[in-house]
Amino acid sequence: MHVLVNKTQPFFDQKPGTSGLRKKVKVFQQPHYLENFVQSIFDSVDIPDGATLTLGGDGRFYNRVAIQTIIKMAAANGFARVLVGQSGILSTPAASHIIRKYKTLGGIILSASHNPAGPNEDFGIKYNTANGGPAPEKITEAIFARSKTISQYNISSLADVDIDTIGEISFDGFAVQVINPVTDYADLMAQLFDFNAIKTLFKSSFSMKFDAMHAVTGPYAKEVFINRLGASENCLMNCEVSETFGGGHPDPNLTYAHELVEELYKANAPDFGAASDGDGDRNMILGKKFFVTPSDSLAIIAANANLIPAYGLGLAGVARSMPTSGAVDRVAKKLNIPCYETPTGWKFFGNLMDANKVTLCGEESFGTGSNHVREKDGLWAVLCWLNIIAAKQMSVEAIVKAHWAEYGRNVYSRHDYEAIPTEAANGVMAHIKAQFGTLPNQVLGKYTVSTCDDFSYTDPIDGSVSTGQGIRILFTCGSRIVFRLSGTGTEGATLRIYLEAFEPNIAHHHLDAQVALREMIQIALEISELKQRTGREKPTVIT
Ligand code: VG1
Ligand code: CO
Repeated sequence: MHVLVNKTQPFFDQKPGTSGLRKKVKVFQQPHYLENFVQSIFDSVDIPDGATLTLGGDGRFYNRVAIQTIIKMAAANGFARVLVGQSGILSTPAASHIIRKYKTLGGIILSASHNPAGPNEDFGIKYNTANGGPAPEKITEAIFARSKTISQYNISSLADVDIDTIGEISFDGFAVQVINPVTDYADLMAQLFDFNAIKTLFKSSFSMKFDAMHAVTGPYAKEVFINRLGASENCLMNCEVSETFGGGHPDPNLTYAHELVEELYKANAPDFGAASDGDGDRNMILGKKFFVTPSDSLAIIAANANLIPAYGLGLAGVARSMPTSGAVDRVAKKLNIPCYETPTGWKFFGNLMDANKVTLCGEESFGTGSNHVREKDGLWAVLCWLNIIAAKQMSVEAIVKAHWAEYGRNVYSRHDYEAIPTEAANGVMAHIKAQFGTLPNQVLGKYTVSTCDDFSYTDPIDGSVSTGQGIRILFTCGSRIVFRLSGTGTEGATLRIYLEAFEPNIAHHHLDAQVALREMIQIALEISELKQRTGREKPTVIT
């Protein structure tokens, strides 16, 4: 096989973040840019003889070009085989499953998740290891370090491969196997859930709308909901994958999934609504005129996991990212199982799941999952809710309110300020940190500060330490404010403010979160001087 060696420049100005490298398509289109990153990955992992690489993406613009390049580079870097999803498609959880099921060395997933797609929008690439999960920091740091010194990459002169036809294409010592991207994943779901109970639910008067937001879950939703569970076609919205995601922003939240939200808030709304993001790992859950906060969703799935066949024998433990509300902690306490608090990003859950310390985990950012794969999983979360609804025969709202009545309510909201100048964002964070000495014991309205810190985490399995994971202002009543800079944006900085107040009093459970948190929001703005420093009057997105 012919190997070309090209001189190349290091291009990365930053470490790959919580989810790999995300940049504008135009950046990835620069000569050698993608190749540099892929070679840095291949140089940072041992590729034994006979190794297989899993490859696929969310179908966004540039996916097909990148897939062809990566196949040629895999051939030249000693891989024996590439498993690629048909037409280059693999949702993030499906890719994780393929890596695990076929025991491949790892996988390359092409996605910028919920960020918009198209020639002027975003692209992304990340590496997952043999456990199916995002590469840990040790590897992403090695990739970054390698990208600074790399001076050549290996690429074979193979012609483009037909990735649209299922089957195997063999070359001398190398093969590309094009697989159905949906079948293995749908089979896995059928093993985990009570499909018969969900089928019966769909046969009753129960109605659902699922919004794939023109992104990767469209084909998965068709196979699982329509073909295997017998739901009617009109349950599905926006299930044709388009390279630009229909020009939209496939982020399943109240702002960007407004089409679905409108459906669920109209007269005669369906009983259940759900949406997933660009690469299929996020989920939003709605009831009739009712929104389920992701932190509550995690807690409710944990509390009712015994109703789902895969978790019928109980949970080893649960984990949540630090900014996620403590609702699941209350469930863990009652179930008498451990609850871990990790930094933001799915890669921190991997070690805990591999060591069988946790079964379920989740993030406030619409991510929920379990040890069935090593990524968060949007459709899996939707199936959890369908299974629980089928078993309890209760509405979404009734399930959530019964949960609050039993455990109390962790009132929660996140305010995002997107694309603010990096300097202003850093200034806000520095200004809050400068008050760490004076804030404790201060009385701010009805709240008294107990402690503040910058969250750091020591992995209980491998001892690795991650610092600077978000500023926490904790109050004596158990409420808290968290400030954090996003690691996934591609424009300026995104500052996230996470607000949480515990409300044990059932008489206050009906309150809208923005109303219940009003005073805390004010305190957050005062402590941070956010308006003065960024000139922003209000958040870009409130969830
Ligand atoms: C965001 C979320 C985080 C999530 C990450 C990747 O990161 O807050 O919880 O793990 O996206 O999700 P950040 O650094 O922007 O806050 V996805 O769906 O992009 O893989
Ligand atoms: Co995603």
